[in-house]
Amino acid sequence: MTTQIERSLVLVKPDGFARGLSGEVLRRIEAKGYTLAALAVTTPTREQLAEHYAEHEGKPFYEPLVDFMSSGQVTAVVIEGHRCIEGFRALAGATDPTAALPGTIRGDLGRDWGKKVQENIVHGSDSPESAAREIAIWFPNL
Ligand code: D4T
Repeated sequence: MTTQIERSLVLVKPDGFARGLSGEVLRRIEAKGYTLAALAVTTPTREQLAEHYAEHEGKPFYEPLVDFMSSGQVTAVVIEGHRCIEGFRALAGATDPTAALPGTIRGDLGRDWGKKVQENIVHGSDSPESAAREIAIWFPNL
């Protein structure tokens, strides 16, 4: 018996999209062996982001985060594969791009720009529950 195939919601954030890094992020996901189940380019609404980042509401970086995430296009992706939630977070690296290890997406491609919110190229779901909740926000018809 095999375990159920897992899904995760990945976003290439407005900083990564504007720098033309969507392809590089997708390349790393596919090179790792995960598959793409859905893909869309979209400009997030503040309502969508309020739902997505509900756990952070009230924190000092919340408003700058919603401003940043609604500032431009993102590439939204559903990836698939056993343990892809944990696996993509390892590919992404630490939240702080300065501390993220070389070899990771944030460590190789991100840096601190001295802003009120960390612009760190990608988002990845952090649990199966978050993944199910987030996929329903970004891909309601999936
Ligand atoms: P996301 O959710 O974007 O994949 O990032 P992480 O899972 O790595 O980080 P998070 O949810 O804790 O934070 C969401 C988003 O807010 C920014 N942030 C976070 C920030 O600017 N300052 C902070 O202190 C924290 C914790 C970065 C990612």
